Amino acid sequence: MLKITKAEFIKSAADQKGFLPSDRPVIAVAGKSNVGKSTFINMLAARNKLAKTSNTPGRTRLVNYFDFGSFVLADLPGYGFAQVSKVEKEKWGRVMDSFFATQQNLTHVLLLTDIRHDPTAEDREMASYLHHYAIPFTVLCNKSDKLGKTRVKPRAKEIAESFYLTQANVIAISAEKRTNVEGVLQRIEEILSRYQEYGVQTLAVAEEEEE
Ligand SMILES: Nc1nc2c(ncn2[C@@H]2O[C@H](COP(=O)(O)OP(=O)(O)O)[C@@H](O)[C@H]2O)c(=O)[nH]1
Ligand SMILES: [Mg+2]
Repeated sequence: MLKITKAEFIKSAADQKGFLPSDRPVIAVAGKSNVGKSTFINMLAARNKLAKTSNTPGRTRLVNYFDFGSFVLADLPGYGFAQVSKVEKEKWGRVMDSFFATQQNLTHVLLLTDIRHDPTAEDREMASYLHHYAIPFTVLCNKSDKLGKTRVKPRAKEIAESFYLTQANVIAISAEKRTNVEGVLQRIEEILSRYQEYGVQTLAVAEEEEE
């Protein structure tokens, strides 16, 4: 199984000018604010303080890049917190559009959701960005520790159905309790070996940014 031997912060980017040129595959982590993206990154890295976690939904709209050795991980700005203005939301949309259209070697997105809840409107919006830009993705249903053991599988199945995905593309985890790290590592290994074989397969055409 894939072993993570390195995990270091590289840089943050506020917009397209800061996106990282990468000759390695880039795997992005997306999801609503507070779903556990930072906790998940720390779980993968087996380090507690690589990515900042918080109890209060974050307000950062930065893409944070981490060097994981065989791949680069991009932590995307969270979405879905209530106090955000229309202007800020539009800005977020532009950053996402330019990221998905222009990020070099973007290979896969890990979309985190909360296993207790059905996908939100914004989770669906994120899934449609990914469809639009033809970027393959896997849904990681986080916080499985909040459910009784027998509820985890059926919930993952329901979430798969609501994203029109097969169950192989939906993985239940608990980032906090480190449950099913193996499942995620196995998935990343598949993503990396497909990249080795075929490179990035994208049908999307980059759109001009107007600024
Ligand atoms: N119970 C539980 N709490 C979690 C899990 N993952 C994250 N959290 C908590 O959810 C909150 C937000 O986590 P964070 O990683 O900062 O979310 P982010 O905004 O998506 O980066 C923190 O209080 C975490 O401790 C999990 O798997 N189980
Ligand atoms: Mg975070």
